[in-house]
Amino acid sequence: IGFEKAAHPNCSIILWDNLARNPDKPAVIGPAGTLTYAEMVAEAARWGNALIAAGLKRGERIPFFLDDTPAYPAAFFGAVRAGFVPVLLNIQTTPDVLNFFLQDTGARVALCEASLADRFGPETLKGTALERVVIANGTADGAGRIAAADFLAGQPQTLDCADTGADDMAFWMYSSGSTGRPKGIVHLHHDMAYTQASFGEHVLKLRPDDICFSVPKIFFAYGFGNAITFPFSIGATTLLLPGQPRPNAVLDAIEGFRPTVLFGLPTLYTALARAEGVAARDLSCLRQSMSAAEILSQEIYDSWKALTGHGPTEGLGSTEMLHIYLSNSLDDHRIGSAGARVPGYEVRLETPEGKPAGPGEEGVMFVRGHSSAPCYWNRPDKTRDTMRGDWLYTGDRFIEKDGCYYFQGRADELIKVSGQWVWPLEVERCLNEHPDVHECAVMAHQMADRRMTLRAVVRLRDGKAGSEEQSEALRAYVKSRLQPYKYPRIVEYAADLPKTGTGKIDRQALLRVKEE
Ligand code: 3SK
Repeated sequence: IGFEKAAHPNCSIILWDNLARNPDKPAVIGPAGTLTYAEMVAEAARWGNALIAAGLKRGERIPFFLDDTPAYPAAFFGAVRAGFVPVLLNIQTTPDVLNFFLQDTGARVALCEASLADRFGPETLKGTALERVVIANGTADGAGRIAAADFLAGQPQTLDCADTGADDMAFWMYSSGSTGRPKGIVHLHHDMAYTQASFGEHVLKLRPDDICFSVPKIFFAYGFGNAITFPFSIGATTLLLPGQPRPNAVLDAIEGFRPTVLFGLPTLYTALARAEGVAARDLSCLRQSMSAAEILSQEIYDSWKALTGHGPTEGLGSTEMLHIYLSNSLDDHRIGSAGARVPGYEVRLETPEGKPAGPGEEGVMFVRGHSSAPCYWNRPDKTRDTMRGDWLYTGDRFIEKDGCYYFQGRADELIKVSGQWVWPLEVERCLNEHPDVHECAVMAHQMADRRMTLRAVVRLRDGKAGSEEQSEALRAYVKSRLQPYKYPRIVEYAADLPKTGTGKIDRQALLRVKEE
C-alpha cells in the first residue's frame, strides 16, 4: 500500500498538537460559537475530566447524540484522551433504534443535544444501563439528566492522555443498513491520522488558512473527516452549523462565515443550485468543493461550476474505511466515475466466480488500508462476511477503466439515498403496516440526474384506487415511523403485483415494467 499505520497512540493528539502550533487560531466558528485551539483543548480537557469524575472505566462507550456545535469536538477529544469510546449517533434516530444503540453499547452515560432531549424518553431508556444523560447546549430537567455546564463545572483544563495504543478501540459509528439491527463499526486510535495521511494529504490538500464547511454532519463518517479530522490535523478552521441544513441556511452560512472548502453530497449541490435567488448570493469565498456518497452527474457538476467557478470533486468511501478511498482529483475529474484509488488504499474487483475482474469487466470491490475497521461490535457473523483478512468486502459493483472506477450498483439490495443506506425491505414492512395497504414492493429508482431514490408500487386494500393525496399520506406515514430519508419519493399503484412461481413479489417484473 506504501503507507504505514500512523503511530498515534491516542487520536486526541490531532487536537492537542495545535496547542503549541496555533493556540490563538479559531478551531471552530459558527452560529453556536467560536473556540480557539487553546480554548478547544481546555474544553476537551474539562470533558475528559468530568467523564472520569463520573466514574466511567477505560473503554466504556459514550453515545453522542449531538448536533454540530463546538461541544462535539470538545467532548469527542476529551473522551478519547481519557480512554473512553465515543459512539457517534445519527441524530435522526428514532427512539426504538436509539434504545437498541443504548443496549448494544452498554452505555451508562450518554451526551444529548438539548433540542433533542425528548428522544431520551422511557421508550428509549427501557432495559438499558443508562444512568445519566448530559445535556449539551441547554438546560436539563428530569431525573438522571445534567446540563453540560454543571457537568463540566470546576473541572481542570488540562488532561493527561490515557495509556492507549494505536491499535486500541477509539470510537464507533453505526452502519445505517437496516435489517433491524445496525452494526457498531469499531475504529481504532490510528484510523483518523491514516485518513489524513491518505485522502487528506493526497486529494484534499487543505491549507492552514482554510475554513472547512461540511454540510453532512459530524456523526456521518464523511462529515467527521471533513469537519474534524482534516481541519484539526493541519490547524485549519471548521465551520459548524447546527440544525437542518436547508439550502438557505447553508447559503447564509457561506455568506456569513466565508468558508473556503465546502463538503456536500450531490443532493445538496442540486438543492443549492436550484435555491431561489442563489445567483445573487456571494459564494466567492469557496475555492474548492467536495462531494461523496452518491454519483455526481454532469448536470450537477456544471451547475455548481457555473455558480462558483469549480465543480465538486467526487469521491467514494465508507464508514468501515472511515473516509474516502476512491476519488477524482482536483485537476482531473472523470464525471460519472468515483475516481481512482486514493494513495494509501488498495482496491481489487472480483467476479461472482471469485476471479479478478479483467479490464472493463464488472466485479465487486474489495478495499484495504490501515483505516479499516477491524470488526463490527459483537457481530462475529457480519464481521466474517465483511472483514476478510485485511481486505474489506464493500458490496459495491464497479467497472474499472483507465484506473478510474465506475459504480454499477450494489451486490445486495441496499440503496443509497441522500448518502445513507436504505434497506428497501424495511420500507416495505413499514408501508405494509398502513391500514390502506394490501401489499407493496419498494425498489431503487435512478432519477434523471443519476441520484437514487425509492419507488414504491402499492396495491391498496379493497380495490381502492390511488391518488396524490393517498401517496402523500403514505409518504408521511413512512416519515413518521422511519428515518425521514427512507420515504418513497415515487409512489405508484397497481391493481395486483406480479408474483414469482414461489408466490413472492416479482421485483424483476416490476423493474421491467418501469423500463418499458
Ligand atoms: O458514502 C461515502 O462515500 C462515504 C465517504 C466518506 C466517508 C464515509 C462514507 C460513507
